[in-house]
Amino acid sequence: MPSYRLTYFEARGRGEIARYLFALADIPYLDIRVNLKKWKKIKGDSKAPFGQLPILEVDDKVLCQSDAIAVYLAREFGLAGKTSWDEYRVYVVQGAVTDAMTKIIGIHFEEDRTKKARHQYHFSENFLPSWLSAVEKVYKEGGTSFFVGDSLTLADLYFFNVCETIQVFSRGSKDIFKSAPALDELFDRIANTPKIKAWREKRPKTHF
Ligand SMILES: N[C@@H](CCC(=O)N[C@@H](CS)C(=O)NCC(=O)O)C(=O)O
Repeated sequence: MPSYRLTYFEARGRGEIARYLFALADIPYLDIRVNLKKWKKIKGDSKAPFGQLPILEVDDKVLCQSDAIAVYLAREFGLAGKTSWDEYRVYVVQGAVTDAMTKIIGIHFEEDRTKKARHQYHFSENFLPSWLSAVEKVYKEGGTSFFVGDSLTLADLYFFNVCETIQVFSRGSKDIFKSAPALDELFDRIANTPKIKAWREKRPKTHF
């Protein structure tokens, strides 16, 4: 088995999908977490090809770009779907998640308080309900209990991970799913998957 070293910040952020994949596949890895202060000092000498984290070292190879890392690991661990259609559906969910994350990150880093409040309101009242309804439609089109095929894949992890962030962003409200009950059930099904549950209980507690 290859040796895996994942390096990311003390956060879930762009590192958590890889951590979920390791947890689901029961594959040992080093979960290296650096703080931002230390990162600023070591960034220049780091192995990170784009000067950003996460990176994943697989034996002597250095992998970068979180989505590429996620697809690589999911394929290695049999969690990327089986057919081209499955793969297409994984990318649909990943694309939708990127749309939501881009908005959340933009709002999080907005320094003007009035603009921040306005963008946050727009996100919760306008963007989120239509985003959830589109994601729910994609989910229902699959006709199973998961986004892709009849078992948990990378697509479900993308969905789950962004919803955890949206919940924090909406101050812990589980009500984010009130307009999308099928996604509410899916979220709970993923959360209750024993290996996901165990990882969430034991992982370091971080805000994002
Ligand atoms: N497209 C990259 C973006 C990576 C990225 O923006 N990483 C941030 C943390 S989420 C980072 O390393 N920030 C510190 C820096 O740029 O020095 C990916 O998905 O991996």
